[in-house]
Amino acid sequence: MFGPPRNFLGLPPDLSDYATARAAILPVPYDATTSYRGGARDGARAIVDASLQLELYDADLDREPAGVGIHTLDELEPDYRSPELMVARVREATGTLLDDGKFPLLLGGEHSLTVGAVAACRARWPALGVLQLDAHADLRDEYHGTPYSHACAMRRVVALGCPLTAVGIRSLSAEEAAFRRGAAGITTIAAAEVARVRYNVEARDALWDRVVAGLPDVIYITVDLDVFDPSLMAATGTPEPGGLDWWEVTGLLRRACAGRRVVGADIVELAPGEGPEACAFAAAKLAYTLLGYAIPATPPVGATGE
Ligand SMILES: [Mn+2]
Repeated sequence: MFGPPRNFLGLPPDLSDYATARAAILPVPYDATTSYRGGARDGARAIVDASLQLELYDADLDREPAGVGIHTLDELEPDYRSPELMVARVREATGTLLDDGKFPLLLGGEHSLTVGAVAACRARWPALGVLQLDAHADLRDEYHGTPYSHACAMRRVVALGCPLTAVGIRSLSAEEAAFRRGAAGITTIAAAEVARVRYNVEARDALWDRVVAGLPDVIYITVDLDVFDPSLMAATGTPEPGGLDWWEVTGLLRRACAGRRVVGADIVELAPGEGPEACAFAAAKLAYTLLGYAIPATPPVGATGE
């Protein structure tokens, strides 16, 4: 074969074999319910391609997070019969990874896929909470005739019984705002609240400390890339002005992972055709950064086989 292996980061077999890898990348090329600009089905492939350009060394962590082993699975075949069936397929695939002791990182694909991954985790960790980074609340009960639309993803997560902490939100409907007010277990940090502390590092760190203090011990993290400002991340289906920057997102993720059990994560909604190549690279770097934060260099005692 010419060039590096076509897996996430282009890792050699000793760092990418399934049997020994702690993390498993699950690429899901699916976008059936996106409403504005399509193309998220190409996101996972673009992220894996861009990841070949990443440095394995993480300067912040002063180590190579890839050392824990990262396996890249074949793309999950989409089920276009219905979004509900696709969510069920993701749930099954994620469950297999969890039962094999892997940390699943789903690369979307559209945001509805999150529901399947969260359902698999929640079935194994009933006290699971979800940290959502997103421009949109995604709390609609139904959208374009289906409760499994990308615009309903977090409503389904709440229905599963997971407490939800949503950060970066700056777009929602009146119905979603009313639901959010009345529902227990939803915490929101609007993008405007983050913007107010943008140029004050101490205030920002204090905000993140407050956010993570409210998280349960076991969490799933979902990153809709439109949480970023479109100046950094134009390549999404539904870009929204007023988003977060790189340091805000990674600072929050690092704090959220510290001292907490992160059992799975996803990065969704990259539509590579809608923006410059730099977006896929930023998404790949975020995926690797998140793996570094979420998976400690040494496994915690009793981490496998629960
Ligand atoms: Mn979303």
